[in-house]
Amino acid sequence: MKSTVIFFALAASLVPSVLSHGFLASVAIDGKVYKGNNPDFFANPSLESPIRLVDTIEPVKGATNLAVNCGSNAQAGKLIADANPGSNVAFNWSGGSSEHWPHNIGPVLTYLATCGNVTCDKFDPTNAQWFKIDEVGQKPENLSEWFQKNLFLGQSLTVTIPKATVPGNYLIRHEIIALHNSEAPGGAEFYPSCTQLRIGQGNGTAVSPSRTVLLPGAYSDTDPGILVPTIFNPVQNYQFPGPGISNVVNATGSAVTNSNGAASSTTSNSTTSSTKSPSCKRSVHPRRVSRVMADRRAKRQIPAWFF
Ligand SMILES: *[C@@H]1O[C@H](CO)[C@@H](O)[C@H](O)[C@H]1NC(C)=O
Ligand SMILES: *[C@@H]1O[C@H](CO)[C@@H](O)[C@H](O)[C@H]1NC(C)=O
Ligand SMILES: *[C@@H]1O[C@H](CO)[C@@H](O)[C@H](O)[C@H]1NC(C)=O
Ligand SMILES: *[C@@H]1O[C@H](CO)[C@@H](O)[C@H](O)[C@H]1NC(C)=O
Ligand SMILES: *[C@@H]1O[C@H](CO)[C@@H](O)[C@H](O)[C@H]1NC(C)=O
Ligand SMILES: *[C@@H]1O[C@H](CO)[C@@H](O)[C@H](O)[C@H]1NC(C)=O
Ligand SMILES: [Cu+2]
Repeated sequence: MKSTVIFFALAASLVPSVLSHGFLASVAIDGKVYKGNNPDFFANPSLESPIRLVDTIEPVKGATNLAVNCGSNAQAGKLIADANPGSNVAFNWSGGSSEHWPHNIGPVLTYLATCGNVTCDKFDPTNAQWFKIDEVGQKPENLSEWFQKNLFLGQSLTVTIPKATVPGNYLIRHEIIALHNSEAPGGAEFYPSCTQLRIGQGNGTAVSPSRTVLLPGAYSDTDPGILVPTIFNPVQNYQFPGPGISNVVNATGSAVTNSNGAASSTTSNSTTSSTKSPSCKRSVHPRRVSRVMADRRAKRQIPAWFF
């Protein structure tokens, strides 16, 4: 009887492995690749990395959760990656079992925060002053498609370090907000990540960043870009959560819209098709079961080859 129960619990826990969530698998800075560790091996990370290691592939829930900062129980990495103003940073997210990123609806936001006069492997980001350098949402040509879908298709998303960034130590915080459950308060899924950088001298005139915020602090569960009752309609005039883009992105200080070229350009009432994620059905979200699975894996009750 007991073994039957265990068998069914085990069988049930295997099903969601196909539907599991994910993590930042690697960043490439001007082509140089730095891999991240899989959070399922949090206790025993095998790679030295500049990517801070979170302890779960599951989302942070709640806009004011402390884990919105750099992710759940994020541990500092041993490495610091070199970058320059104008460098391209490509973020490659993966599903937890090395399948593609599972979600395709919701924005992807990028922030920087200075680590001050300590290198970022020694920096506590609790009170970091974050400024936003990029945000991508819906594709202007089809509001039912979000740039997050590029990750779902196995591609990376690239962000440019602003030319006017003051040289120094920085965390770069790349965040996916999955909105497929965002019709009710608390449904949004936050996937923050922090990567440790040393940003060198650039060619532009460096400026002190405007619009710095605390995270958590800059989001609330009822923000129009986080609680989105019309998420599948599709959304018209989507409002990104958090602060506006910092003046560092455009050192002249003139108005800067989102980097996808202003989502308001091609609104149309004829695009009504659903964009529900095929891999994460709203009614059967497998969070609890897959956490059990992750715990089992962490305790080595199931051999790694099994996944
Ligand atoms: C680093 O900055 C802090 C706060 O600004 C200051 O108290 C400290 O003396 C500085 N340390 C060094 C080595 O410059
Ligand atoms: C817009 O994207 C949706 C979701 O991928 C797709 O079903 C639809 O066909 C697209 N519409 C157009 C006009 O391309
Ligand atoms: C993303 O990382 C995975 C796992 O390391 C790798 O297989 C894949 O080729 C990478 N994709 C991109 C676009 O860098
Ligand atoms: C600075 O500008 C020079 C000349 O325009 C260019 O060759 C060089 O690559 C630039 N360096 C950086 C770090 O952007
Ligand atoms: C930055 O400001 C300049 C000058 O006002 C403007 O031409 C340019 O379009 C702005 N860039 C962005 C990304 O908004
Ligand atoms: C979409 O529909 C709304 C309400 O029916 C209307 O106010 C708006 O002008 C329409 N927009 C377009 C682009 O047709
Ligand atoms: Cu999910």
